[in-house]
Amino acid sequence: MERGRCMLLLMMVLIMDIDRGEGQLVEDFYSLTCPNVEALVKKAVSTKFNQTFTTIPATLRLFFHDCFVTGCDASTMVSSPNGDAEKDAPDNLSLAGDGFDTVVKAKQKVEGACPGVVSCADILAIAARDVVVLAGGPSFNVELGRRDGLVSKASLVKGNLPEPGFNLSQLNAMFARNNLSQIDMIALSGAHTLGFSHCSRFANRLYSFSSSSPVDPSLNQDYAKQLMDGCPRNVDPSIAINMDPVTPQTFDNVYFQNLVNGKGLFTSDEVLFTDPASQPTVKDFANSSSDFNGAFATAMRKLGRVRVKTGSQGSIRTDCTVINS
Ligand code: HEM
Ligand SMILES: *[C@@H]1O[C@H](CO)[C@@H](O)[C@H](O)[C@H]1NC(C)=O
Ligand SMILES: *[C@@H]1O[C@H](CO)[C@@H](O)[C@H](O)[C@H]1NC(C)=O
Ligand SMILES: *[C@@H]1O[C@H](CO)[C@@H](O)[C@H](O)[C@H]1NC(C)=O
Ligand SMILES: *[C@@H]1O[C@H](CO)[C@@H](O)[C@H](O)[C@H]1NC(C)=O
Ligand SMILES: CC(=O)N[C@H]1CO[C@H](CO)[C@@H](O)[C@@H]1O
Repeated sequence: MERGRCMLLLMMVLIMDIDRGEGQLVEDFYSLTCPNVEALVKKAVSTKFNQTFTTIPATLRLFFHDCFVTGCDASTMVSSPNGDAEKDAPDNLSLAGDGFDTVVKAKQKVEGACPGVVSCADILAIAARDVVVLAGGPSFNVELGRRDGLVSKASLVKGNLPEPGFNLSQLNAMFARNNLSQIDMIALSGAHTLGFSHCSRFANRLYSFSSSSPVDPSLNQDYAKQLMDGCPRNVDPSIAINMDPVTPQTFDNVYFQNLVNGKGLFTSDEVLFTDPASQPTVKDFANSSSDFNGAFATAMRKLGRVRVKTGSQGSIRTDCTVINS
């Protein structure tokens, strides 16, 4: 009996050890080394959110861009004095500074409690979940154990992020490269229930769609007018508008209802409804917030596994914006 229990214990330790090894993320990765990490990040995110709502969309998008370019390794956080880091790429799509600031602030708190232990990549993954919850979206457990990347180059961005003009097969191909299914892709696109887009990202749909029809005929005509009001021709390039015109500060399934109503801001949004291959999923998510929330949580966990560095790969950065030398 005692012997059996001892064996069982030994096996559990072995299994835990394998879990902590190369390649695998686990939810309790810091249970011994930094048990309060999630509470510390949550508090820092909440403090930052109380200062500005932009924290929410900025952090969520930062996580997505980080994972799609060289994996979820906080490479997007790095600053370069030469302006050639990942975040300097033209494709960086103007990541809002508040996302970077959220992770930097959370990292400072975490370093205070458990120095040199928790990666910036994990802090970003936790913060991305926390902002979804703060906006009213689903909660889910975050897998941990990522290490921070040693490379951040603007030249690695091109071709790895989706563009607003993409059609369904282009979207599916790019997400499939990151182990994400069409359903994952559609659910993650629901992040556009929050945040802003600069007018330049969709102005072609309002003013220069084709020679016969300057306005994209597939846009709901009232919505097109609303967009033209917010984004007049040749508007100041710093002007941005809400991507969800109905509930821009709530994480909900209204994004999908908008798509059904012809109110998809980008071609890449609209095509999810107009392409018969993805339309049933959009209708399902538009009808059922629990189906959307469940699919979003699943897809976020899968996004968080993309090309992660674990074990002895990469490093634990001290300052998220600087690669350890
Ligand atoms: C499916 C393909 C996608 C395309 C083509 C796309 C494209 C874009 C573009 C062009 C913008 C506007 C940026 C600007 O002008 O400032 C934007 C904003 C945003 N995207 Fe996406 N995106 C996609 C998927 C995602 C995913 C998977 C997420 C996260 C899970 C995401 C989260 C966001 C957020 C939160 C914003 C608002 C950012 C802010 O307000 O600061 N997007 N996206
Ligand atoms: C943020 O504001 C809310 C509402 O006022 C408050 O309950 C919460 O404690 C604040 N969070 C922090 C970390 O200060
Ligand atoms: C999507 O765009 C690509 C590249 O322009 C094109 O080759 C493909 O035929 C398009 N697919 C659909 C379904 O329109
Ligand atoms: C969504 O709900 C409407 C009305 O309840 C129903 O007619 C439609 O079939 C539903 N669509 C899906 C995809 O569940
Ligand atoms: C996709 O999943 C497979 C099998 O789990 C894994 O070997 C591969 O590294 C993953 N690819 C990415 C980009 O995460
Ligand atoms: C946040 C950030 O680094 N933005 C940059 C994105 O790329 C443009 C064009 O290369 C730069 O002007 C921005 O400063």
